[in-house]
Amino acid sequence: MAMNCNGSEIKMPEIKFTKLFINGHFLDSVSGKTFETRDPRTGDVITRVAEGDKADIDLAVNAARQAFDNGPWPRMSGYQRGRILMKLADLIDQHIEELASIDSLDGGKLLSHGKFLDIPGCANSLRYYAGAADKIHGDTLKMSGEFQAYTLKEPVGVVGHIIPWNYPSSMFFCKVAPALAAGCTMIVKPAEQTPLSALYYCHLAKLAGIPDGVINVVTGFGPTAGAALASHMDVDAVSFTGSTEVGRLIMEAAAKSNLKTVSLELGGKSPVLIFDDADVDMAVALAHTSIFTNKGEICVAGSRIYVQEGIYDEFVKKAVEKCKNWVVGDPFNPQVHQGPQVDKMQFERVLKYIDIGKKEGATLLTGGKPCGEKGYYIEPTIFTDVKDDMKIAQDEIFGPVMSLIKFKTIEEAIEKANSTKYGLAAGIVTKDLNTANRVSRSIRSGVIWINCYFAFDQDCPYGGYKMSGFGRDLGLNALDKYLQVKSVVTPIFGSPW
Ligand code: TXE
Repeated sequence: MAMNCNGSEIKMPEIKFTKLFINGHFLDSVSGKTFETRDPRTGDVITRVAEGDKADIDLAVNAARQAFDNGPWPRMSGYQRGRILMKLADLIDQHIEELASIDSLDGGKLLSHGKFLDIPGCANSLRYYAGAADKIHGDTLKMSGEFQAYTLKEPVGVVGHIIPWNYPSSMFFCKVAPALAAGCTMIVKPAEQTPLSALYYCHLAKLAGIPDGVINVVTGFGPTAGAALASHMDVDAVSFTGSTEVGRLIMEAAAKSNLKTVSLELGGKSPVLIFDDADVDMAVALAHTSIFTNKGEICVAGSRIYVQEGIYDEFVKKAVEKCKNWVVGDPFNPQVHQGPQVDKMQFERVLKYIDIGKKEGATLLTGGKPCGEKGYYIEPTIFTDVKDDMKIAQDEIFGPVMSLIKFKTIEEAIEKANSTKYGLAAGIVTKDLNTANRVSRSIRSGVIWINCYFAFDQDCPYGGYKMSGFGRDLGLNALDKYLQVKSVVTPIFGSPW
Protein backbone atom coordinates (compact mmCIF):
# COMPACT_ATOMS: atom_id res chain seq x y z
CA MET A 1 0.00 0.00 0.00
CA ALA A 2 1.50 3.35 -1.01
CA MET A 3 1.59 6.16 1.57
CA ASN A 4 2.00 9.87 1.09
CA CYS A 5 4.36 12.00 3.16
CA ASN A 6 1.69 12.54 5.85
CA GLY A 7 1.64 8.83 6.41
CA SER A 8 -1.89 8.60 5.03
CA GLU A 9 -2.80 6.04 2.46
CA ILE A 10 -2.71 6.90 -1.26
CA LYS A 11 -5.80 5.41 -2.85
CA MET A 12 -5.16 4.06 -6.34
CA PRO A 13 -8.12 4.03 -8.71
CA GLU A 14 -9.61 0.79 -9.89
CA ILE A 15 -9.41 0.61 -13.70
CA LYS A 16 -12.82 -0.50 -14.91
CA PHE A 17 -12.92 0.49 -18.58
CA THR A 18 -10.28 -0.59 -21.10
CA LYS A 19 -12.26 -1.40 -24.25
CA LEU A 20 -13.35 0.72 -27.20
CA PHE A 21 -16.73 2.40 -26.82
CA ILE A 22 -18.74 2.12 -30.05
CA ASN A 23 -22.47 2.56 -30.48
CA GLY A 24 -23.06 2.45 -26.74
CA HIS A 25 -21.06 -0.74 -26.05
CA PHE A 26 -17.60 -1.51 -24.72
CA LEU A 27 -15.93 -3.70 -27.35
CA ASP A 28 -12.62 -5.39 -28.11
CA SER A 29 -10.83 -4.05 -31.16
CA VAL A 30 -11.51 -5.83 -34.46
CA SER A 31 -7.90 -7.05 -34.54
CA GLY A 32 -8.11 -8.14 -30.89
CA LYS A 33 -4.91 -6.17 -30.23
CA THR A 34 -4.26 -4.24 -27.02
CA PHE A 35 -1.54 -1.82 -25.91
CA GLU A 36 0.03 -0.92 -22.58
CA THR A 37 -0.60 2.29 -20.73
CA ARG A 38 2.08 3.06 -18.15
CA ASP A 39 2.39 4.83 -14.81
CA PRO A 40 4.91 7.67 -15.32
CA ARG A 41 5.85 7.56 -11.61
CA THR A 42 7.54 4.20 -12.19
CA GLY A 43 7.31 3.27 -15.86
CA ASP A 44 5.30 0.19 -14.82
CA VAL A 45 2.33 -1.02 -16.86
CA ILE A 46 -1.03 0.04 -15.37
CA THR A 47 -3.17 -2.05 -17.70
CA ARG A 48 -3.69 -2.98 -21.34
CA VAL A 49 -6.22 -1.10 -23.46
CA ALA A 50 -7.95 -2.10 -26.71
CA GLU A 51 -5.91 -0.95 -29.70
CA GLY A 52 -8.28 0.40 -32.32
CA ASP A 53 -7.21 1.03 -35.90
CA LYS A 54 -8.86 1.76 -39.25
CA ALA A 55 -11.40 -1.07 -38.95
CA ASP A 56 -12.58 0.21 -35.56
CA ILE A 57 -12.69 3.81 -36.79
CA ASP A 58 -14.91 2.60 -39.65
CA LEU A 59 -17.29 1.01 -37.14
CA ALA A 60 -17.30 4.08 -34.91
CA VAL A 61 -17.86 6.48 -37.81
CA ASN A 62 -20.69 4.29 -39.06
CA ALA A 63 -22.31 4.38 -35.61
CA ALA A 64 -21.91 8.17 -35.39
CA ARG A 65 -23.28 8.57 -38.94
CA GLN A 66 -26.37 6.51 -38.16
CA ALA A 67 -26.88 8.43 -34.93
CA PHE A 68 -26.62 11.70 -36.81
CA ASP A 69 -28.71 10.80 -39.85
CA ASN A 70 -31.46 8.85 -38.09
CA GLY A 71 -31.06 9.20 -34.34
CA PRO A 72 -32.74 11.51 -31.81
CA TRP A 73 -29.74 13.62 -30.75
CA PRO A 74 -29.62 16.21 -33.56
CA ARG A 75 -33.43 16.24 -33.68
CA MET A 76 -34.24 16.86 -30.02
CA SER A 77 -34.57 20.43 -28.80
CA GLY A 78 -31.52 22.25 -27.54
CA TYR A 79 -33.25 22.43 -24.17
CA GLN A 80 -33.50 18.62 -24.00
CA ARG A 81 -29.86 18.19 -24.98
CA GLY A 82 -28.94 20.73 -22.32
CA ARG A 83 -30.82 18.76 -19.66
CA ILE A 84 -28.81 15.65 -20.52
CA LEU A 85 -25.52 17.56 -20.47
CA MET A 86 -26.46 18.86 -17.00
CA LYS A 87 -27.02 15.29 -15.87
CA LEU A 88 -23.63 14.23 -17.18
CA ALA A 89 -22.07 17.18 -15.33
CA ASP A 90 -23.69 16.01 -12.08
CA LEU A 91 -22.41 12.47 -12.61
CA ILE A 92 -18.89 13.82 -13.12
CA ASP A 93 -19.19 15.76 -9.87
CA GLN A 94 -20.09 12.51 -8.10
CA HIS A 95 -16.89 10.83 -9.38
CA ILE A 96 -14.34 13.66 -9.08
CA GLU A 97 -11.90 11.81 -6.82
CA GLU A 98 -11.85 8.68 -8.99
CA LEU A 99 -11.54 10.58 -12.29
CA ALA A 100 -8.78 12.83 -10.95
CA SER A 101 -6.82 9.84 -9.70
CA ILE A 102 -7.12 8.07 -13.07
CA ASP A 103 -5.51 11.08 -14.80
CA SER A 104 -2.82 11.26 -12.09
CA LEU A 105 -1.98 7.59 -12.52
CA ASP A 106 -2.08 7.64 -16.32
CA GLY A 107 -0.50 11.06 -16.91
CA GLY A 108 1.51 12.00 -13.80
CA LYS A 109 -0.74 14.99 -13.12
CA LEU A 110 -1.13 16.41 -9.61
CA LEU A 111 -4.14 14.83 -7.92
CA SER A 112 -4.96 18.15 -6.26
CA HIS A 113 -5.16 19.90 -9.65
CA GLY A 114 -7.42 17.15 -10.98
CA LYS A 115 -9.71 17.30 -7.96
CA PHE A 116 -10.04 21.04 -7.69
CA LEU A 117 -9.47 22.30 -11.24
CA ASP A 118 -9.57 19.84 -14.15
CA ILE A 119 -12.48 17.56 -13.28
CA PRO A 120 -14.80 20.22 -11.79
CA GLY A 121 -13.89 22.30 -14.87
CA CYS A 122 -15.17 19.49 -17.12
CA ALA A 123 -18.51 19.47 -15.30
CA ASN A 124 -18.69 23.26 -15.60
CA SER A 125 -17.87 23.12 -19.28
CA LEU A 126 -20.84 20.80 -19.79
CA ARG A 127 -23.06 23.18 -17.81
CA TYR A 128 -21.87 26.18 -19.83
CA TYR A 129 -22.67 24.51 -23.15
CA ALA A 130 -25.90 23.04 -21.73
CA GLY A 131 -26.98 26.64 -21.17
CA ALA A 132 -26.01 27.53 -24.72
CA ALA A 133 -27.71 24.55 -26.38
CA ASP A 134 -31.14 26.19 -26.58
CA LYS A 135 -29.76 29.57 -27.67
CA ILE A 136 -28.22 28.52 -30.98
CA HIS A 137 -29.98 30.59 -33.60
CA GLY A 138 -29.35 32.47 -36.78
CA ASP A 139 -30.14 35.98 -38.01
CA THR A 140 -32.95 37.61 -39.92
CA LEU A 141 -31.61 39.34 -43.02
CA LYS A 142 -33.18 42.22 -44.88
CA MET A 143 -32.01 41.56 -48.40
CA SER A 144 -31.81 44.12 -51.14
CA GLY A 145 -34.64 43.70 -53.63
CA GLU A 146 -37.91 41.98 -52.84
CA PHE A 147 -36.49 39.12 -50.82
CA GLN A 148 -35.82 38.40 -47.20
CA ALA A 149 -33.74 35.66 -45.61
CA TYR A 150 -32.94 34.02 -42.36
CA THR A 151 -30.00 31.87 -41.38
CA LEU A 152 -30.25 28.51 -39.68
CA LYS A 153 -27.42 27.14 -37.60
CA GLU A 154 -27.29 23.38 -38.00
CA PRO A 155 -24.94 20.80 -36.49
CA VAL A 156 -22.00 20.13 -38.80
CA GLY A 157 -22.55 16.36 -38.58
CA VAL A 158 -20.08 13.65 -37.55
CA VAL A 159 -17.05 15.12 -35.80
CA GLY A 160 -13.65 13.53 -35.10
CA HIS A 161 -11.83 14.79 -32.02
CA ILE A 162 -8.14 13.92 -31.73
CA ILE A 163 -6.81 14.92 -28.33
CA PRO A 164 -3.47 15.00 -26.48
CA TRP A 165 -2.28 13.61 -23.16
CA ASN A 166 -1.40 16.71 -21.11
CA TYR A 167 -5.01 17.41 -20.01
CA PRO A 168 -6.85 14.17 -20.82
CA SER A 169 -10.14 15.20 -19.19
CA SER A 170 -10.19 18.92 -19.97
CA MET A 171 -9.27 18.28 -23.60
CA PHE A 172 -11.99 15.66 -23.90
CA PHE A 173 -14.69 18.06 -22.72
CA CYS A 174 -13.44 21.22 -24.39
CA LYS A 175 -14.12 19.36 -27.65
CA VAL A 176 -17.02 17.08 -26.72
CA ALA A 177 -19.18 19.53 -24.71
CA PRO A 178 -19.74 22.18 -27.44
CA ALA A 179 -20.07 19.49 -30.14
CA LEU A 180 -22.79 17.77 -28.09
CA ALA A 181 -24.59 21.05 -27.46
CA ALA A 182 -24.54 21.79 -31.20
CA GLY A 183 -26.23 18.43 -31.90
CA CYS A 184 -23.26 16.66 -33.49
CA THR A 185 -22.31 13.01 -33.10
CA MET A 186 -18.65 12.14 -32.63
CA ILE A 187 -15.65 9.87 -32.40
CA VAL A 188 -12.89 10.72 -29.92
CA LYS A 189 -9.35 9.40 -30.36
CA PRO A 190 -7.61 9.97 -27.00
CA ALA A 191 -3.82 10.09 -26.79
CA GLU A 192 -2.20 6.66 -26.46
CA GLN A 193 -0.39 7.81 -23.30
CA THR A 194 -3.62 8.61 -21.41
CA PRO A 195 -6.57 6.59 -22.72
CA LEU A 196 -8.27 5.71 -19.43
CA SER A 197 -10.43 8.66 -18.35
CA ALA A 198 -12.04 9.04 -21.81
CA LEU A 199 -13.43 5.51 -21.50
CA TYR A 200 -14.79 6.28 -18.05
CA TYR A 201 -16.62 9.31 -19.48
CA CYS A 202 -18.34 7.00 -22.01
CA HIS A 203 -19.76 5.01 -19.12
CA LEU A 204 -21.05 8.21 -17.48
CA ALA A 205 -22.44 9.52 -20.79
CA LYS A 206 -24.48 6.35 -21.15
CA LEU A 207 -25.78 6.71 -17.58
CA ALA A 208 -26.72 10.33 -18.30
CA GLY A 209 -28.89 9.24 -21.23
CA ILE A 210 -26.78 10.28 -24.21
CA PRO A 211 -28.10 8.00 -26.99
CA ASP A 212 -25.96 5.19 -28.40
CA GLY A 213 -23.70 6.23 -31.26
CA VAL A 214 -23.51 9.90 -30.23
CA ILE A 215 -20.16 9.58 -28.41
CA ASN A 216 -17.74 6.86 -29.56
CA VAL A 217 -14.19 6.49 -28.26
CA VAL A 218 -11.50 4.60 -30.17
CA THR A 219 -8.30 4.21 -28.19
CA GLY A 220 -5.17 3.54 -30.23
CA PHE A 221 -2.23 5.19 -31.94
CA GLY A 222 -1.98 8.35 -34.02
CA PRO A 223 -0.63 6.99 -37.33
CA THR A 224 -3.31 4.25 -37.39
CA ALA A 225 -6.52 5.21 -35.54
CA GLY A 226 -5.90 8.99 -35.63
CA ALA A 227 -4.93 9.05 -39.31
CA ALA A 228 -7.95 6.90 -40.26
CA LEU A 229 -10.24 9.38 -38.52
CA ALA A 230 -8.65 12.42 -40.17
CA SER A 231 -8.91 10.89 -43.65
CA HIS A 232 -12.36 9.30 -43.29
CA MET A 233 -14.79 10.21 -46.07
CA ASP A 234 -17.78 10.20 -43.72
CA VAL A 235 -16.40 12.54 -41.05
CA ASP A 236 -17.60 16.12 -41.55
CA ALA A 237 -15.19 17.96 -39.27
CA VAL A 238 -12.07 17.21 -37.27
CA SER A 239 -10.95 19.08 -34.20
CA PHE A 240 -7.35 18.44 -33.18
CA THR A 241 -5.10 19.46 -30.30
CA GLY A 242 -1.48 18.33 -30.42
CA SER A 243 1.83 19.03 -32.11
CA THR A 244 2.22 21.38 -35.08
CA GLU A 245 3.78 18.51 -37.09
CA VAL A 246 0.71 16.31 -36.68
CA GLY A 247 -1.61 19.30 -37.24
CA ARG A 248 -0.08 19.58 -40.71
CA LEU A 249 -0.77 15.87 -41.35
CA ILE A 250 -4.39 16.34 -40.27
CA MET A 251 -4.87 19.17 -42.76
CA GLU A 252 -3.28 17.11 -45.51
CA ALA A 253 -5.54 14.17 -44.71
CA ALA A 254 -8.61 16.42 -44.79
CA ALA A 255 -7.52 17.94 -48.11
CA LYS A 256 -6.86 14.55 -49.67
CA SER A 257 -10.13 12.99 -48.48
CA ASN A 258 -13.43 14.88 -48.32
CA LEU A 259 -12.28 18.43 -47.45
CA LYS A 260 -13.74 18.10 -43.97
CA THR A 261 -13.46 21.26 -41.91
CA VAL A 262 -10.42 21.33 -39.66
CA SER A 263 -9.60 23.20 -36.48
CA LEU A 264 -6.15 22.97 -34.93
CA GLU A 265 -4.85 23.91 -31.50
CA LEU A 266 -1.12 23.33 -31.77
CA GLY A 267 2.16 24.03 -30.06
CA GLY A 268 3.33 27.25 -28.46
CA LYS A 269 6.42 29.09 -27.24
CA SER A 270 4.69 31.72 -25.22
CA PRO A 271 6.57 34.82 -24.02
CA VAL A 272 6.13 36.52 -20.66
CA LEU A 273 7.32 40.16 -20.79
CA ILE A 274 8.30 41.61 -17.43
CA PHE A 275 8.90 45.34 -17.32
CA ASP A 276 11.09 47.35 -14.94
CA ASP A 277 8.11 48.75 -13.02
CA ALA A 278 6.86 45.28 -12.04
CA ASP A 279 6.78 44.03 -8.47
CA VAL A 280 9.69 41.61 -8.74
CA ASP A 281 8.39 39.04 -6.25
CA MET A 282 5.03 38.91 -7.99
CA ALA A 283 6.71 38.65 -11.41
CA VAL A 284 8.96 35.82 -10.25
CA ALA A 285 5.97 33.91 -8.88
CA LEU A 286 3.97 34.49 -12.07
CA ALA A 287 6.84 33.40 -14.33
CA HIS A 288 7.51 30.34 -12.18
CA THR A 289 3.86 29.28 -12.33
CA SER A 290 3.71 29.94 -16.07
CA ILE A 291 6.38 27.38 -16.89
CA PHE A 292 6.50 24.84 -14.06
CA THR A 293 2.76 24.17 -13.65
CA ASN A 294 1.80 20.68 -14.90
CA LYS A 295 5.57 19.99 -15.33
CA GLY A 296 5.68 22.40 -18.27
CA GLU A 297 3.34 20.17 -20.27
CA ILE A 298 1.00 23.01 -21.22
CA CYS A 299 0.69 24.44 -24.70
CA VAL A 300 0.48 27.98 -23.26
CA ALA A 301 3.42 27.50 -20.85
CA GLY A 302 5.46 30.69 -20.43
CA SER A 303 8.58 29.15 -21.87
CA ARG A 304 10.34 32.41 -22.83
CA ILE A 305 10.68 34.84 -19.93
CA TYR A 306 11.82 38.30 -21.06
CA VAL A 307 12.93 40.59 -18.23
CA GLN A 308 13.81 44.29 -18.61
CA GLU A 309 17.40 45.12 -17.77
CA GLY A 310 16.68 47.26 -14.66
CA ILE A 311 15.33 44.31 -12.66
CA TYR A 312 17.01 41.45 -14.51
CA ASP A 313 19.69 40.54 -11.96
CA GLU A 314 17.30 40.64 -9.00
CA PHE A 315 14.76 38.61 -10.97
CA VAL A 316 17.30 35.90 -11.90
CA LYS A 317 18.44 35.54 -8.27
CA LYS A 318 14.88 35.23 -6.97
CA ALA A 319 13.77 32.90 -9.78
CA VAL A 320 16.55 30.44 -8.91
CA GLU A 321 15.75 30.76 -5.20
CA LYS A 322 12.10 29.92 -5.86
CA CYS A 323 13.03 26.60 -7.48
CA LYS A 324 14.60 25.45 -4.18
CA ASN A 325 11.18 25.22 -2.54
CA TRP A 326 9.52 23.53 -5.50
CA VAL A 327 8.87 19.91 -4.63
CA VAL A 328 9.12 17.31 -7.39
CA GLY A 329 7.61 13.94 -6.55
CA ASP A 330 4.60 11.67 -6.45
CA PRO A 331 1.61 13.55 -7.92
CA PHE A 332 -0.72 11.80 -5.44
CA ASN A 333 1.11 13.51 -2.57
CA PRO A 334 -0.57 16.84 -1.68
CA GLN A 335 2.80 18.39 -0.68
CA VAL A 336 4.22 17.91 -4.17
CA HIS A 337 4.25 20.70 -6.79
CA GLN A 338 5.44 18.80 -9.85
CA GLY A 339 4.91 15.20 -10.96
CA PRO A 340 6.70 13.13 -13.62
CA GLN A 341 6.71 13.86 -17.36
CA VAL A 342 4.02 11.86 -19.11
CA ASP A 343 6.23 9.11 -20.59
CA LYS A 344 9.76 8.02 -21.38
CA MET A 345 9.69 9.68 -24.78
CA GLN A 346 8.75 13.12 -23.41
CA PHE A 347 11.21 12.69 -20.52
CA GLU A 348 14.06 11.98 -22.94
CA ARG A 349 12.95 14.77 -25.25
CA VAL A 350 13.09 17.35 -22.44
CA LEU A 351 16.53 16.11 -21.29
CA LYS A 352 17.74 16.29 -24.89
CA TYR A 353 16.66 19.95 -25.07
CA ILE A 354 18.46 20.70 -21.79
CA ASP A 355 21.58 19.22 -23.37
CA ILE A 356 21.06 21.29 -26.53
CA GLY A 357 20.71 24.43 -24.38
CA LYS A 358 24.06 23.78 -22.73
CA LYS A 359 25.74 23.09 -26.07
CA GLU A 360 24.24 26.24 -27.59
CA GLY A 361 25.98 28.28 -24.89
CA ALA A 362 23.11 29.14 -22.56
CA THR A 363 24.00 29.12 -18.86
CA LEU A 364 22.30 26.46 -16.75
CA LEU A 365 21.54 28.16 -13.42
CA THR A 366 19.62 25.42 -11.69
CA GLY A 367 18.15 21.97 -12.33
CA GLY A 368 18.85 20.21 -15.60
CA LYS A 369 18.81 16.64 -14.30
CA PRO A 370 16.36 13.80 -13.80
CA CYS A 371 15.41 13.21 -10.19
CA GLY A 372 14.45 10.10 -8.26
CA GLU A 373 15.52 6.51 -8.81
CA LYS A 374 12.72 5.64 -11.18
CA GLY A 375 9.97 7.32 -13.16
CA TYR A 376 10.15 10.35 -15.42
CA TYR A 377 10.89 13.19 -12.99
CA ILE A 378 12.93 16.24 -14.06
CA GLU A 379 14.20 19.07 -11.87
CA PRO A 380 12.80 22.55 -12.49
CA THR A 381 15.42 24.01 -14.80
CA ILE A 382 16.46 27.60 -15.53
CA PHE A 383 18.69 28.79 -18.35
CA THR A 384 19.97 32.33 -18.62
CA ASP A 385 22.04 34.01 -21.37
CA VAL A 386 19.52 32.59 -23.83
CA LYS A 387 19.57 34.09 -27.34
CA ASP A 388 16.44 34.36 -29.46
CA ASP A 389 17.82 32.17 -32.24
CA MET A 390 18.75 29.26 -29.94
CA LYS A 391 16.69 26.09 -30.32
CA ILE A 392 15.67 26.30 -26.66
CA ALA A 393 14.14 29.73 -27.41
CA GLN A 394 12.39 28.58 -30.59
CA ASP A 395 11.18 24.99 -30.10
CA GLU A 396 8.37 23.88 -27.84
CA ILE A 397 10.17 21.83 -25.17
CA PHE A 398 7.01 20.92 -23.26
CA GLY A 399 8.83 20.44 -19.98
CA PRO A 400 9.96 22.32 -16.83
CA VAL A 401 12.58 24.48 -18.57
CA MET A 402 12.58 28.27 -18.16
CA SER A 403 14.59 30.38 -20.61
CA LEU A 404 15.49 33.85 -19.34
CA ILE A 405 16.25 36.64 -21.80
CA LYS A 406 17.10 40.30 -21.08
CA PHE A 407 15.60 43.23 -23.01
CA LYS A 408 16.04 47.01 -22.95
CA THR A 409 13.11 48.76 -24.65
CA ILE A 410 9.42 48.11 -25.21
CA GLU A 411 10.04 47.92 -28.99
CA GLU A 412 12.67 45.25 -28.47
CA ALA A 413 10.32 43.30 -26.15
CA ILE A 414 7.57 43.30 -28.79
CA GLU A 415 9.95 42.21 -31.53
CA LYS A 416 11.34 39.38 -29.40
CA ALA A 417 7.90 38.24 -28.30
CA ASN A 418 6.84 37.86 -31.94
CA SER A 419 10.06 36.16 -33.03
CA THR A 420 8.85 32.52 -33.15
CA LYS A 421 6.57 30.64 -35.52
CA TYR A 422 4.04 30.22 -32.71
CA GLY A 423 1.31 32.57 -31.43
CA LEU A 424 -0.71 30.92 -28.70
CA ALA A 425 -0.40 33.06 -25.54
CA ALA A 426 1.62 35.85 -23.94
CA GLY A 427 1.98 37.37 -20.49
CA ILE A 428 2.69 41.02 -19.65
CA VAL A 429 3.77 42.18 -16.21
CA THR A 430 3.71 45.94 -15.69
CA LYS A 431 1.96 48.59 -13.61
CA ASP A 432 1.73 50.91 -16.62
CA LEU A 433 -1.63 50.67 -18.39
CA ASN A 434 -0.24 52.26 -21.55
CA THR A 435 2.54 49.69 -21.78
CA ALA A 436 0.06 46.85 -21.19
CA ASN A 437 -2.32 48.15 -23.85
CA ARG A 438 0.35 48.84 -26.42
CA VAL A 439 2.07 45.48 -26.00
CA SER A 440 -1.15 43.46 -25.95
CA ARG A 441 -2.15 44.94 -29.31
CA SER A 442 1.27 44.30 -30.81
CA ILE A 443 1.69 40.64 -29.95
CA ARG A 444 0.29 38.13 -32.40
CA SER A 445 -1.22 35.51 -30.13
CA GLY A 446 -4.66 34.18 -29.25
CA VAL A 447 -4.61 35.12 -25.57
CA ILE A 448 -2.84 37.84 -23.59
CA TRP A 449 -2.68 37.71 -19.81
CA ILE A 450 -1.86 41.04 -18.15
CA ASN A 451 -0.50 40.72 -14.58
CA CYS A 452 -1.87 37.18 -14.43
CA TYR A 453 -1.32 33.85 -16.16
CA PHE A 454 -3.41 30.75 -16.87
CA ALA A 455 -6.54 32.77 -16.12
CA PHE A 456 -8.85 30.45 -18.07
CA ASP A 457 -12.61 30.62 -18.10
CA GLN A 458 -15.31 28.69 -19.93
CA ASP A 459 -16.44 31.95 -21.47
CA CYS A 460 -13.01 33.04 -22.70
CA PRO A 461 -12.12 31.71 -26.18
CA TYR A 462 -8.75 30.13 -26.59
CA GLY A 463 -6.64 29.25 -29.65
CA GLY A 464 -3.72 30.24 -31.82
CA TYR A 465 -2.29 32.67 -34.35
CA LYS A 466 0.43 31.65 -36.83
CA MET A 467 1.59 28.03 -36.53
CA SER A 468 -0.21 27.56 -33.22
CA GLY A 469 -3.27 26.76 -35.34
CA PHE A 470 -6.72 28.17 -35.97
CA GLY A 471 -10.23 27.85 -34.57
CA ARG A 472 -11.15 28.50 -30.96
CA ASP A 473 -11.92 26.20 -28.05
CA LEU A 474 -13.93 27.43 -25.04
CA GLY A 475 -16.44 30.25 -25.08
CA LEU A 476 -19.39 30.56 -27.42
CA ASN A 477 -16.88 30.76 -30.30
CA ALA A 478 -16.18 27.03 -29.87
CA LEU A 479 -19.75 26.27 -30.98
CA ASP A 480 -18.94 27.70 -34.42
CA LYS A 481 -16.61 24.76 -35.12
CA TYR A 482 -19.55 22.39 -34.81
CA LEU A 483 -22.20 24.39 -36.69
CA GLN A 484 -23.05 25.03 -40.32
CA VAL A 485 -24.81 28.24 -41.41
CA LYS A 486 -27.63 27.84 -43.92
CA SER A 487 -29.30 30.81 -45.63
CA VAL A 488 -33.01 30.42 -46.37
CA VAL A 489 -34.35 33.01 -48.82
CA THR A 490 -37.99 33.85 -49.58
CA PRO A 491 -39.63 36.49 -51.78
CA ILE A 492 -41.64 39.07 -49.84
CA PHE A 493 -44.47 39.54 -52.33
CA GLY A 494 -44.75 36.02 -53.75
CA SER A 495 -42.68 34.32 -56.41
CA PRO A 496 -41.44 36.56 -59.22
CA TRP A 497 -41.85 33.59 -61.64
O1 TXE B 1 1.99 14.86 -29.96
P1 TXE B 1 1.08 14.36 -31.14
P2 TXE B 1 3.06 14.01 -29.10
C1 TXE B 1 3.53 19.00 -28.57
C2 TXE B 1 4.59 19.05 -27.49
C3 TXE B 1 5.04 17.64 -27.43
C4 TXE B 1 5.01 17.26 -28.88
C5 TXE B 1 4.94 15.79 -29.17
O2 TXE B 1 5.62 19.88 -27.92
O3 TXE B 1 6.33 17.53 -26.90
O4 TXE B 1 3.83 17.88 -29.37
O5 TXE B 1 3.88 15.18 -28.43
C6 TXE B 1 -2.48 11.88 -32.39
N1 TXE B 1 -2.85 11.38 -37.49
N2 TXE B 1 2.20 18.86 -28.00
O6 TXE B 1 3.95 13.23 -29.98
O7 TXE B 1 1.79 13.24 -31.85
C7 TXE B 1 -1.91 11.20 -31.15
O8 TXE B 1 -2.25 9.83 -31.13
C8 TXE B 1 -3.80 11.65 -36.59
C9 TXE B 1 1.47 20.08 -27.77
O9 TXE B 1 2.33 13.25 -28.09
O10 TXE B 1 0.70 15.56 -31.92
C10 TXE B 1 -2.56 12.04 -30.05
O11 TXE B 1 -3.90 11.61 -29.87
N3 TXE B 1 -3.54 11.75 -35.27
C11 TXE B 1 0.07 19.86 -27.45
C12 TXE B 1 -2.55 13.45 -30.66
O12 TXE B 1 -2.42 13.26 -32.07
C13 TXE B 1 -2.28 11.58 -34.85
C14 TXE B 1 -0.29 18.66 -26.68
C15 TXE B 1 -1.40 14.35 -30.17
O13 TXE B 1 -0.19 13.70 -30.41
C16 TXE B 1 -1.23 11.30 -35.75
C17 TXE B 1 0.51 17.49 -27.04
C18 TXE B 1 -1.56 11.19 -37.13
N4 TXE B 1 -0.65 10.94 -38.06
C19 TXE B 1 1.72 17.64 -27.63
N5 TXE B 1 -0.09 11.19 -35.05
C20 TXE B 1 -0.78 21.03 -27.15
N6 TXE B 1 -1.06 21.87 -28.15
O14 TXE B 1 -1.27 21.17 -26.04
C21 TXE B 1 -0.38 11.40 -33.76
N7 TXE B 1 -1.71 11.63 -33.62
